[in-house]
Amino acid sequence: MKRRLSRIGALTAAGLAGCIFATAAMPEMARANDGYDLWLAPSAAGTAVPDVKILSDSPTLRIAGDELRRDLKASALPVVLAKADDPALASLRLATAGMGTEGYLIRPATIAGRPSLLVTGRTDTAVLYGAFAVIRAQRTGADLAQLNVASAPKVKLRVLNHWDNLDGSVERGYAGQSLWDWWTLPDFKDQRYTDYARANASLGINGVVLNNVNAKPESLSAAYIAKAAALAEVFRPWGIKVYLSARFSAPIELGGLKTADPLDPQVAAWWQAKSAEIYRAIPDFGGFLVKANSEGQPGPRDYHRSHAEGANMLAAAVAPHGGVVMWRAFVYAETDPDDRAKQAYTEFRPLDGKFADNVLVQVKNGAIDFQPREPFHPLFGAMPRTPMMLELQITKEYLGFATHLAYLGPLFTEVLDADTRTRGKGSTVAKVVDGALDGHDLSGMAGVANIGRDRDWSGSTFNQANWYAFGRLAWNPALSADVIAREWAEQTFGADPRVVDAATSIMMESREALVDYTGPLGLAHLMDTGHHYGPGPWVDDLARPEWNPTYYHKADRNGIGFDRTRTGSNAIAQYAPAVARRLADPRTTPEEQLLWFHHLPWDWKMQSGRTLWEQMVSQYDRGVTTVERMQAQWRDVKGLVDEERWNKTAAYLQIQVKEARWWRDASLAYWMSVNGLSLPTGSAAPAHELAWYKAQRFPLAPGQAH
Ligand code: BDP
Repeated sequence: MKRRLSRIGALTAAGLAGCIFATAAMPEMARANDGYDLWLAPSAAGTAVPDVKILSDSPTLRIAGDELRRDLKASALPVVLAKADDPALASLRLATAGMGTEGYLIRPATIAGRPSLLVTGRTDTAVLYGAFAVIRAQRTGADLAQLNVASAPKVKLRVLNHWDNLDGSVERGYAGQSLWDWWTLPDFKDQRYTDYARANASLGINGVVLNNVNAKPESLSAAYIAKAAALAEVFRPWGIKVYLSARFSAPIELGGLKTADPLDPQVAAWWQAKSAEIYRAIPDFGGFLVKANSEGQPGPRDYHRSHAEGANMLAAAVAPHGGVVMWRAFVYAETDPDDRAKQAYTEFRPLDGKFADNVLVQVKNGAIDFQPREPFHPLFGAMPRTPMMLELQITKEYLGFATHLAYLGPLFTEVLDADTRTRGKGSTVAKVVDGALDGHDLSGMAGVANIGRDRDWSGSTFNQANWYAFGRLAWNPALSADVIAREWAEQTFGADPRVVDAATSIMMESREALVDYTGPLGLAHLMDTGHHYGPGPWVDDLARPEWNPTYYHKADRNGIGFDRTRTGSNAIAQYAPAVARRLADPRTTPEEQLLWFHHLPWDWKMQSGRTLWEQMVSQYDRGVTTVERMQAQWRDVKGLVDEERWNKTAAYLQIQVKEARWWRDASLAYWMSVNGLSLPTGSAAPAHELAWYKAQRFPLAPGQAH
């Protein structure tokens, strides 16, 4: 298969060919693939330039044309790119209603007497999205002559959240340093910024929060605004806006004020002036993302003001410029003795209807924190008068970092498809988030990015699929995880069905395997301290009670699990009655969420007829054997995937097999120390004593907060 050389590969290959090898060595070199091209490496397009016409000119339309020329097979129908109001299309009487500003239409049409494939939309960006859709269609085997697609995004703000620090580190980042080289910006605009924008645009991602939610005030200084403006300039033709995380106390740190009280007129004036300054540099600035009064961050509660008062003050500052505020609901306090899973709802639910029109409340998929599996957050559907933005974590803080293969499509769709029952059957999280359930025009989905300076961007080839899946689901939350997996695999590895089938099958079982070997049956937050890598279910000595795994599993000699029914924290009462009723009884609670909601005896009878303990053990075992199977499937495609990507994936799967066993063994050794039970026949004893697992330390693990 002929592939475009990625930049470093090209230089090395050319250099070596020139000075050491005969040119005959070139084809071999050219096959190296470091993953830089993501899902966008051109297919075998041949050398003839395809026939692509743009009916009017703009930087965005030129990009769209270039993408097609680069990628399209020359034999395909001539393609015409045009805005829907172009006079040349008038006779077609296109149905543009429902397209919005970003939707596209692709269909065969005769234009200026020539049978063509028309790609159109009401804006340049819409046409660009259409161009990428044509490329995707071709690369996934569609017959372009028959292509007839109308598609508009269901969610308005499709945003990546970078937890990137100004010193170049990335909180919870496992793909190298930050993409943004703050030091050399704004003067040097790395080609990677453009390549990154291109990848996002190919998915319809239209916003990027540049800096960590644990924000430094300096990110709002004049120097850093200029740096952000330079990135905005690169991203603009690709339809991408920049946003900034704002530190709530910036008026004190940057402005020299004595307070950041949102009701203080001087504070409000400071934010207004700051916003005006930002908009002068970045006229299409998206707005602010704020983490307030959470994990030590400052916020309006410091002044006894509500989250709504804080958010609205900022919203007023950006409103005249068309900006929004994305206010996070990820709050919990060690001073609050209540179940951590309840605290965000308790704090935010009463504020429904109190937020300004340009505020979205950004809510993580679950009520704790991006665990391998969590029930959907009870705030979804509970604040009908407020746009609720879904926050997903693409970087795998709790799912084996970049090393473990865990395709997040099923995790994302599980929450999107969950039925909140808040407005009767079918009140899915997806409908809350896309605004359809309560008629919100403003809607959003955020993904905490897994992107860094690694050549393959995301730390591994399969992690690229998680970026891809986020983008595709933000465009259309109704897509299914396996369709996305297959579509991604076809574009990433080429059309060979043996590879596509193997990759899809590996991906589709990967997340469940990870749940099995790290925390089956609704267990959560069992990982070790700080780095969140590897098992630590025994940890019970951290300053804040809710940072300890023992807080979450509550295992003792008699049983295990967190009672969130009326006899416990009663967190289930935060769900709609139809959901709460089902969760009140362990027999009607989905077994994969059992111990999230119930504390049960070790000999509790499961649907399988096994005891709870036997079932837990069998799932830990299943997790390990599934990863072994994933590894075998990958071995079967050796030689069908380029060596570089195959090797790295194989090595990572080997690590994953080892670490799945580690998770399983350490967890079982601990549970046995608590319950005094032995392993069911046929289940192997842990490789080490519990003390060995407890003694493991990883002070230099990547991605830690600092
Ligand atoms: C947790 C991370 C922490 C983040 C926090 C957040 O451990 O690094 O700052 O979430 O979302 O998952 O604010």
